[in-house]
Amino acid sequence: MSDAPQRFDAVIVGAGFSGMYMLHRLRELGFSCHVLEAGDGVGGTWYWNRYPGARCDSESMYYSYSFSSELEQEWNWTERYPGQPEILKYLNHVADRFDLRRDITFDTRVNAAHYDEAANEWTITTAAGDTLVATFCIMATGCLSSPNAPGITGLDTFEGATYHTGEWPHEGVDFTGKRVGIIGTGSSAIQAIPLIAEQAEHLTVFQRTPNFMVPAHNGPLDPEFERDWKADYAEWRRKGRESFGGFPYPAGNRSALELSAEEQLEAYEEAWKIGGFRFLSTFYDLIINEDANETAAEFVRSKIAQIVKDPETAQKLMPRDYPIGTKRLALDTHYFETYNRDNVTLVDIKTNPIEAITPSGIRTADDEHTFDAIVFATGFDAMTGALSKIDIRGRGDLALQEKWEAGPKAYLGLGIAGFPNLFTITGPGSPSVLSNMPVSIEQHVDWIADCLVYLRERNVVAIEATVEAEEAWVAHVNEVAGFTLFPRANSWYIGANIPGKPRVFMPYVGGVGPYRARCNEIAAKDYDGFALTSV
Ligand code: FAD
Ligand code: N01
Repeated sequence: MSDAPQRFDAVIVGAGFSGMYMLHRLRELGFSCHVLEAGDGVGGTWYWNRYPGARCDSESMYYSYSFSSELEQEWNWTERYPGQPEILKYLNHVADRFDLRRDITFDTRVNAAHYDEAANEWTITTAAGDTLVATFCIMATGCLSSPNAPGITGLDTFEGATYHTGEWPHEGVDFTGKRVGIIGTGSSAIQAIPLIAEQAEHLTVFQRTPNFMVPAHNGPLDPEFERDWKADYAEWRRKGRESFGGFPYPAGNRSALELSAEEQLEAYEEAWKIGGFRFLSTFYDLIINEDANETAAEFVRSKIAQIVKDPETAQKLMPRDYPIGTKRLALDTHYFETYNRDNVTLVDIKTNPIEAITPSGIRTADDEHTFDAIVFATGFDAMTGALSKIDIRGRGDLALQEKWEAGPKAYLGLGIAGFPNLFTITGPGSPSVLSNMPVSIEQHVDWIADCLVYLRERNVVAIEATVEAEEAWVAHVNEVAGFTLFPRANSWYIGANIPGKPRVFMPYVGGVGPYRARCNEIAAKDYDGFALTSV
């Protein structure tokens, strides 16, 4: 980049699913825009998370863009759930097909974004000190893009290799003959563990909280299934958009509690056979009624007891402290079976806590473990982490970090009071991580694109969420969460995985369909809840 700041209508930060589509939309609408991306390629999540077994839990036919029917028809997925390399290939194909790269600068981390009130413009500063100036600043920085490396004592003293699943080396890692420790048993770990166990001499898993999971049943995509989808893609997409979670299958319409134990069992067995997230749609009340939830939780625990041969290990693997589905459900491919291997050990760090990382491994209260490598599958500073790492300042030099000190506040997860012309794609207060994310991402991008056209047509130069609208939305987000069992879990949805992070339930659980309708209604009412400033 040259020394003089380049000027754009919009600067977009991030080149994952969100930033790529945002660029495409705005460019087509005649806005000048540019994307800044920390990685050296497109793909976001699928660029960074290259750990063994990395794969999507959403099915390939709907974990994809819907904006181009040509793209939908020409791309052929190979498996029921796409693996990381295939999604990355897809996103690279999208970048090429829509000629996106010419407006993306890679290897460029944004450190600051400051709003100049007098000039009504954002100055975006990169780590290298370059600046770009734009009327609109759009954060497409991702909800799960700021890896959480836990501050365990002695971390820097370890003499072996360390890896974080969210920053995996591009060349891969060969664990053959190695003694490996892995910390964490979330979605990333449960995909990596079976594959690392196949390679390593020994794998020790450090589990803080056991995880509920249901089988993925991945396999090659049936060509007939793919043909059927492609013949009716628009209808499948409509179902996804109008659904609760962005998944195109029906929500449960029965209560678990209206059935006998035998009938419940039959329903759960059926869902278990199908596999995937729809397990939680077996009954409509699993996420809102504790007794209903317990029937599903108990069913999964009974499956763990059947699969894991050592009863003590099976007991350790059974989640008991939180309702099923209130921490992100994981999809299992040979995870529980892995504990039947001789070269795998499970350490329950709730009863036997990690005291320190030592030069040779990990010391727990009861034991000393020697490792050649430690894998951190410890997740992300979710939803706010990537935004908090950027020095974002709005009107009156207000820092976003300061505004969000007690927890994030945003209107619809799209706009923030005090930060005119700043948009967040899938920000806190939107369904985002509780949904099949491409559906939520496309909805946000389309809403922002339509909004910018509206402003342009009316000579409106600034749009900003009002404090009243923001407060009311945050109260609504909390109220809806309070109707569910979600707040019962110490999940990353409430920031519980990051020491010191305010405990606030961040995503909106009202459902992507109703949320979309609300966003459309607000736009139709001339952006109700936003203050508009005209020239
Ligand atoms: P990201 O893909 O996270 O992209 C954000 C980009 O912004 C990154 O490339 C990052 O480098 C860049 N960035 C961030 N900060 C800066 C900065 N300061 N300067 C410059 N660039 C910056 N969702 C589902 O719906 N279904 C799934 O099955 C599913 N599986 C997942 C599996 C894994 C391992 C993970 C981590 C997430 C998964 N997700 C899943 C969520 C996934 O994040 C979204 O589906 C989607 O990829 C998000 O796209 P995005 O563009 O919004 O964010
Ligand atoms: O991270 P996580 P993830 N000491 O936060 C433990 C998406 N995703 O990368 O539960 C010891 O879920 C932590 O323990 P606890 C998906 O949305 C999707 O696995 O906090 N342990 C937990 O076991 C997912 O939810 C897919 O008690 C510590 C683990 O580390 C999200 O990304 C695949 C610790 C972290 O689990 C994040 O998943 C992968 C500490 N200090 C990811 N800190 C698919 O769709 C944390 N832990 C396939």
